[in-house]
Amino acid sequence: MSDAALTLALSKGRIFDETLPLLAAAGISVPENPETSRKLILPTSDPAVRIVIVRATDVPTYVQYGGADVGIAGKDVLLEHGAQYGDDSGLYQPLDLNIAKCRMSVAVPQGFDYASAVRRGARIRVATKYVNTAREHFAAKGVHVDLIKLYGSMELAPLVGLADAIVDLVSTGGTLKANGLVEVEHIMPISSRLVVNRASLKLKHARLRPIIDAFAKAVQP
Ligand code: PRT
Ligand code: MG
Repeated sequence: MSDAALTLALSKGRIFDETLPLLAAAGISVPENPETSRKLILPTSDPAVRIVIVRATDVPTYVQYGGADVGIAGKDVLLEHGAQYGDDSGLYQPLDLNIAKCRMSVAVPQGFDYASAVRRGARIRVATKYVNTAREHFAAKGVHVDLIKLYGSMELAPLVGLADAIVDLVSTGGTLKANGLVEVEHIMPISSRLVVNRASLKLKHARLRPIIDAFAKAVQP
């Protein structure tokens, strides 16, 4: 970004919705709703702050390459991004915002005896969007898995015989239940974090600091 204005990358849906109160705490309101607007760049009440609406998985990429100065992304997304780009990805993560909370879990069809498959050392076919996080989890536990990368609707995979298990995010548990799946292992709690481009942190420090501070104060425990 060449101008001095600040660009914030958000995904629409739960992250956008749960970010609005944090922005309000920083004195910033967003007049347009990304669900109904077709605009990809939304102005805010602060002429020096604008929002770009991108896919949740693209937020770290926009911030890393300076397409946005700052963004908000789930730990699930940040771990996969970090595994691909390494720690020198130019992302500074100053704050866990404690929003868009859920957990990452292993789930299987009701009848599948996961514990016994693990005990036998059987190879388990696991479908997931989170191949890097899943690989690390199962390697640490010494569980043999064949990972199948999917981009969505992981819950379907065991129902059609594509996989024995899935690694996915769970919040209410309603989606698993509706598809006859049960959670058998908790991998980690997930929430969304603020990510800041390292160059922006230096060059736009005066604009960024008050927003980071206001967010920090507004974070719900
Ligand atoms: O939806 P899209 O394909 O555009 O992108 P996305 O799924 O990456 O974005 P979005 O907005 O759905 O999720 C953004 C972030 O919200 C994720 O990266 C997570 O950090 C966080 N989050 C919090 C969740 C959930 N809760 C969640 N429940 N992301 C997804 N889910 C899905 C889950 O994958 C499963 O399909 O909701 C379903 C389970 O929900 P329950 O309530 O039925 O258990
Ligand atoms: Mg989604």
